Amino acid sequence: MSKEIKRRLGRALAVGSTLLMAGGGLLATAAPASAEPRDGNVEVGEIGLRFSSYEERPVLDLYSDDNNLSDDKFPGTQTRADNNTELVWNRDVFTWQLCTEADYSGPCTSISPGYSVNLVAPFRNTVSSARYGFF
Ligand SMILES: [Ca+2]
Ligand SMILES: [Ca+2]
Repeated sequence: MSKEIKRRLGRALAVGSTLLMAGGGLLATAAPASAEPRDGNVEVGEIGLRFSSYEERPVLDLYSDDNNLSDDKFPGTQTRADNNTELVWNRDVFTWQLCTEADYSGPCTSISPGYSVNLVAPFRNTVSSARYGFF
């Protein structure tokens, strides 16, 4: 099975169980909201790279791998995303790997599903690439 197919399957299951947990007929007729990456909202299936630890600061929400953040800005801002992440929130069903250099090199750290992590050295404000998978 390809990585992308596994991803879609895993994500569909995650959304399904969220609806089950919400329960009842209320949501049964509502279509699951689809996550829109890079819209500044960290939805199920995405990881959010936040500019600072403050909740109201901009966040880059990724759904797919990005091997180089130097061409990315936080949505709705002119602030570059490269080397500018302090807080990470993984709402994906997959573990994400964050690396301090482009192309997933340099020191890397793994963020498990569901975790919100205040990054510390050497990863604080140094993340330059991100990918999901099994690490
Ligand atoms: Ca989003
Ligand atoms: Ca990029």
